[in-house]
Amino acid sequence: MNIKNNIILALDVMSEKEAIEICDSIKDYIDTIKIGYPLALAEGLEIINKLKDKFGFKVICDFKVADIDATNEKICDETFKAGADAIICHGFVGSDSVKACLDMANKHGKELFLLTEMSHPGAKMFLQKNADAIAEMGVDMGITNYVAPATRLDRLSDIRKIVGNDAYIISPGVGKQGGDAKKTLEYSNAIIVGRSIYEADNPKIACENIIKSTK
Ligand code: O7E
Repeated sequence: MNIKNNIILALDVMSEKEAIEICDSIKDYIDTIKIGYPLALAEGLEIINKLKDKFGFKVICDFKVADIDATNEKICDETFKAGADAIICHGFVGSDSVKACLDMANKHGKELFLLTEMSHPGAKMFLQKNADAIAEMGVDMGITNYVAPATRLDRLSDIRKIVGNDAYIISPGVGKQGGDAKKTLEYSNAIIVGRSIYEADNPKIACENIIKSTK
């Protein structure tokens, strides 16, 4: 995936109106947005195509798909039919569940991102212990896109070593969660930023400042 300025906006706002206002202000700097449960549950999956049509964005759906294979297949199918360019799935559910997502992404000619270790403190309780194995599973399955944390650069670096330099890593946790944009981009291909942009008094300037900080 080719992502402008290596920044993905996590659009976790709760209404179409707010989403359009934010997108309007940052559209010169950002061409890829991440839509998760907050906005999709508030406005329905139609919000994907509404924002794609209005702004020409690429949309990554962050539904952290984590079910049995048969259910994952249905979730991914509906999400791609609704216009998503990529979907994010969890790895801890194992290779059969992840394969269902990968097969559906391939069927639609779209992309899959595999979530390895999460960025929040709670990820240390269970997920971190298995994150390397999740990344190794992804490599064995031929997955080329990953999500790894901006909040723990040592772990991001470990995951980069496992998935290799040709893999595409996107990283949440910059800004509000404490991660640094420039340092993260030493290991990651793109950062995911939410509140530091959409909660800012001026999202456009917030966006400009983040981009400047990465140079
Ligand atoms: O902290 P913010 O406001 O900059 O938002 C971060 C976004 O990334 C938010 O949508 C959150 O749900 C998501 N995220 C994490 O913060 N940590 C993770 O480990 C994973 C994600 C995520 O996006 O998962 C799939 C990429």
